[in-house]
Amino acid sequence: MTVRFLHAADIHLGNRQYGRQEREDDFARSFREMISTAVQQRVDFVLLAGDLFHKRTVEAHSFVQAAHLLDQLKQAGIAALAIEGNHERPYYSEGLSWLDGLATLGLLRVLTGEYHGGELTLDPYSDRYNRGAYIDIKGVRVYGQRYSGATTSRIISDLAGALASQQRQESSDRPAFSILMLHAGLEDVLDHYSGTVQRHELDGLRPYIDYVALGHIHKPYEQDSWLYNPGSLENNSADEAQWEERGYYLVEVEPGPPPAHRADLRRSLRRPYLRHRFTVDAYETPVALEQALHTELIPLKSDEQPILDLVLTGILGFGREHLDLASIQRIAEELVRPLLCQVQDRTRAGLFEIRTDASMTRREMEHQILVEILESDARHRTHAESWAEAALHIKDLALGRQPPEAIIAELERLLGATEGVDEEPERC
Ligand SMILES: [Mn+2]
Repeated sequence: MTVRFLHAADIHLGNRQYGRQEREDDFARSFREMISTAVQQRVDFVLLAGDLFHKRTVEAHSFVQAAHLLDQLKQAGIAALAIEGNHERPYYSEGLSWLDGLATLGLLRVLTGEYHGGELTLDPYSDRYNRGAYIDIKGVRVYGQRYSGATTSRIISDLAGALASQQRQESSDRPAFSILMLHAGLEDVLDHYSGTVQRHELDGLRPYIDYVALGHIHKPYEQDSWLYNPGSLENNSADEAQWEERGYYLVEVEPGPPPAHRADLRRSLRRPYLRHRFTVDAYETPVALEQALHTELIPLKSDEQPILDLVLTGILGFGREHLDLASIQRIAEELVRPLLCQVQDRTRAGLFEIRTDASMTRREMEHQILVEILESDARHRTHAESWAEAALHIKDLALGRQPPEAIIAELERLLGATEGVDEEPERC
């Protein structure tokens, strides 16, 4: 008999990203789409491999959303099985997590093995006590183990031991296909992640487990038709948007013997995320830069209210103080009509090296430095020498204790003399 299930993880309900209600609604919408797929596809059960909720202190609104959607599974006769992720561990002083709350309402089952007297024990799930490490559904066994951070490696080795002794005890009626849900990441998939294990540590589970249903790392990956990690449903950060093909697995199992399965990764429903890189090198004035940006952004106009990440890169052809990020953001918002736009300034100022040497007088050195600073802005390049001289002349007047009125008058005379020589004199 074919058994079918849906495997998802890292749903992060209640993630009010960027402080926006619309984003919280997006996470719920993504979960709703996943639930309706499970119902349409008439799967036998749904696996939630950790981080159903974004925070361990869930808003009542998110809890009601989750309860309502899980109830749709229940009405369709589909079992929901979950494990606790790192985002939803209860504080030690509290007994029940919000996941346990859903279990108490009969909307899902939270699986985990527990330590008794230093030994990891795997008990069958009890609907009376709402606890247990595994459950059998249509000849498929599903184990679950909650997130355990730095002790993950030890727990996996204890799990292998517990599974081995369980198998010795019940050799005849052991289900032909076994699944293990773990909220743990494989090392080397992403840098700087806690709660990761090495592949060889997981391999100890291989004799007992036919499908490892992972969660935790938001990037999708699978190995050897054995380890499966679907990634997050929605984008929790800009980085996640680059992993287009991710969402949840629809899996078909022929329990065998010999056991066989096929897992299809389905793309989840997500708000479009546009990341546009704009290179500033070619523009010598702010006006030219904004005109070019305008031309580049017009084709990105969208009716879907995407999230827009505008990244400015390259070497600026003018002084940084003239780069008006607020104006750039206004242009982007007007043209693309995103839900929100973030402008990231990764431009570098024009690189220059002051070419001085030991034989220069102090005066010559000051002149040279001023010239090179002025030359770094393409608009002032042609008149850098005269601007540098003017600056030094004003400095002399100030050091000579000239009255401020005289200095201002001289400055006005100098500005008048050079007016019109630069492209944008009012900006200097
Ligand atoms: Mn997560």
